[in-house]
Amino acid sequence: MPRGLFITLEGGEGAGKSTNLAFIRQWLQRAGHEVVVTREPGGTELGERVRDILLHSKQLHITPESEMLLMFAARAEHLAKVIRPALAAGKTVLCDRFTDATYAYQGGGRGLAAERIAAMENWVQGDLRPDLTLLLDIPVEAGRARAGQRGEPDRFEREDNEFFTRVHAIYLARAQADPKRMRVIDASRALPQVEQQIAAVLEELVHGR
Ligand code: T5A
Repeated sequence: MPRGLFITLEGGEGAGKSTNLAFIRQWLQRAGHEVVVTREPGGTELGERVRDILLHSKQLHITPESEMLLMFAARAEHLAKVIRPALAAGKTVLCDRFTDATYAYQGGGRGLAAERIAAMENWVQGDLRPDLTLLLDIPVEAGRARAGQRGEPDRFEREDNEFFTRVHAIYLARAQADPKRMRVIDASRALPQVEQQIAAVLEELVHGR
């Protein structure tokens, strides 16, 4: 059986990943895919506990290195228990954030060297990379204004605009370096226009495969 498609969703804070996840899932299901929706950090019992530590620890100081290693620990578990089995069964995996987020947040945001992240990526993932990554792109302040309407900020959301400007720059640089896999969606537009752009990219992927 051919392995399923691996699709990831990326973007800065408030770009609209959660909002567009349901639309993407439905689009793929209508195209005949069996879809597994998951997220990072998270997706397994261990991953969700790591997520809780990384997003909701208020007093704990976590070094950038530890933060990066925890992301990959959660990812190793996620790959072994959810992502690889689903792909092997021919299912399409739709994952809210993956390793591009590590390059953007721990690399750009926290300043870790990309080579360090690449070494972990190669070790943990082997040659598995997403077939398609949708980068929901929105200017930092507009995204933060959208996200800010929801309650108390998490550990990442408490960072300043400079942090998120670096995150944004790395995402765009990665899309520029790998334009076939990583497709930029203008997420600052109204929802129907965002959906239209996403549908066009999915159409290309599914019919061009
Ligand atoms: N992280 C993750 C790392 O540092 N390293 C890693 O390796 C990984 C995997 C995870 C955090 O972990 C970090 C990054 C993150 O900080 P998360 O929940 O995945 O956290 O990420 P968040 O960015 O916090 O998710 P958000 O929920 O903030 O953003 P979304 O999902 O992009 O935004 P969404 O869909 O909730 O939308 C925000 C608001 O905007 C509105 C929505 O209704 C909502 O109110 N909206 C729109 N309004 C107008 N027009 C549109 N087109 C709109 N689209 C959405």
